[in-house]
Amino acid sequence: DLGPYEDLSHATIADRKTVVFTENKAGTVFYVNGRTYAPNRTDFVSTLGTVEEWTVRNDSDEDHSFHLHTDHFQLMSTNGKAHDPTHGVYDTVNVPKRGAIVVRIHFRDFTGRTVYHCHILNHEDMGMMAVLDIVAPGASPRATRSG
Ligand SMILES: [Cu+2]
Repeated sequence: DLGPYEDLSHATIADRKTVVFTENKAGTVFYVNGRTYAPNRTDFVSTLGTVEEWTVRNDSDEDHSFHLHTDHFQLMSTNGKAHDPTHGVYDTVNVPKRGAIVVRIHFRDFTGRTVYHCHILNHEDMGMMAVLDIVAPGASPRATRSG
């Protein structure tokens, strides 16, 4: 249950982050912000209880999709075109080729490490996934293991 729908259009934005999806020319390796998935690496840190605005850009010639575990998000725009706020929350949104979406996320309940990734399974399997650590206010991110 997602609970009551919350419009984040006028929320205070604690941080802005940019996610960039790319792939190699052969379409065999897929990247988030230039890196393939590494489960022991923390890519982003967010604070529980805050709202963030993320721009997800697709710098490739095929569509990808943005999926975040643990917290649903509000789609604000696709390719600069505002999205109807009454359409509510999503857990996966298409990111058009050479396009971008803007989403707002309220980190409401969960703390700990989670992942965001392309929801096309073989893209995710070939690298297009990254780690978000959601920390309680005032806490520091968990130390990531080396190697
Ligand atoms: Cu993809």
